Amino acid sequence: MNRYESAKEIYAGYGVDTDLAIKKMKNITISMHCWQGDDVTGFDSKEALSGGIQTTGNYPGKARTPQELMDDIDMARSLLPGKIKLNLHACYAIFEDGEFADRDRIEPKHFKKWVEFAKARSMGIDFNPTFFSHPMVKDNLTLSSPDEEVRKFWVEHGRRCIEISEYFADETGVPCVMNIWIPDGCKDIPGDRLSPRARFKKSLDEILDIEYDRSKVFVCLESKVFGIGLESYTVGSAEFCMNYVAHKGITPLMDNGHYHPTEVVSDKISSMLLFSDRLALHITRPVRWDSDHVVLFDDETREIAKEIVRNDALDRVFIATDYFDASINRISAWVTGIRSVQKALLFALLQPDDRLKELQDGSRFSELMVLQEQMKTAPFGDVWERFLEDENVASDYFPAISEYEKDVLSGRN
Ligand code: RNT
Ligand code: ZN
Repeated sequence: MNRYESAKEIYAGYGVDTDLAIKKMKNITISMHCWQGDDVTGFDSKEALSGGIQTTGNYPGKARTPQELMDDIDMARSLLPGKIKLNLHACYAIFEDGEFADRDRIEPKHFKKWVEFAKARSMGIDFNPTFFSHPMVKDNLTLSSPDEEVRKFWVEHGRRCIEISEYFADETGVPCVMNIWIPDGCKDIPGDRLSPRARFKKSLDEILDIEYDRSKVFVCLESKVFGIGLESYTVGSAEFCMNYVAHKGITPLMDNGHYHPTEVVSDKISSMLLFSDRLALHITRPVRWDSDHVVLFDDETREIAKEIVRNDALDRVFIATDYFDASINRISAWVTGIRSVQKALLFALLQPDDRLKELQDGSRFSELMVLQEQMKTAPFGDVWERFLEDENVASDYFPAISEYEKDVLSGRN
């Protein structure tokens, strides 16, 4: 008996169908963040990364041009099983023949190259307005700025991004998830917490005021508890965003790096699903002050995946990755993080959920603990290997990455 057959039998003993789990995995789409490839630099400005987020490290081989980024995305994709969608930021606009359009002037045509790229690979595209790394971010403020010129500039950016999102949906035939996150906040104790939030609310209303097809574009709002240099106050707090989203009927986005350290997104998912049709996630790994380390196959990633799977919400949750590590090979960072999310999902699909629920409802908590511990050492790896085999990707992806580093990345500097 081969390893998969044996694993299949062991899982069957727990009432779990491994073939079915693998089949489900093939249809789960992960939205791959393009910004791991170039440390969130983009192509539209020479500004350093700002907005309370930071990349650390200087690993050689960073993508410098749209073509290099596309090549690297292809390289990463070739090592990933399952379905991948492309997640772009507005700062990745591609200007041709010396043309330039500022953030309040961007149009669908500036993303035509990305559409061609995605269509040729049967990928949908998700999108994000870029409210950072730009001279119009004044005193760390964008949509909540008291300066009307600044506020209006960013409102127009948001409106244009909805248009571009609709263009992506029309072109690819796949709905576009458009996520709004602003860095706005204060390093130290603010003298007025209400007015910036009132202005943010007004700005969002103005952005959402444009006509768009809600079956094609899912506008999301992402909260954050603090940023670097924005430690004392963020305008887009959890309460602001949750209330705004509910009030307007748009989609909440939870980034698991954006909460207090002992709070976990896995525990929030069920509550959100009871009140919202859809939920969007940015999966990352927070480490101390940083919210954006490469995702690993760790407890919280597994717990998030379990909540999506056992609440039967795979078609209601938009799963995206969001992290940036500049200290290691960037392709490896992409593949390791995305595979970790996929591993967590497969692990979740292999849990005896009905049995666990029964034990909980029957107050059989000792058995509940024992069974959950047993599942941790069930032969998950053998099922994962079968999934990779079915998807024609190697289990050990590092040799291919090393080769690409030698042949391609090392020529960049
Ligand atoms: C920042 C947010 C946001 C960004 C990306 C680049 O803390 O998580 O989602 O990471 O938009
Ligand atoms: Zn995020």
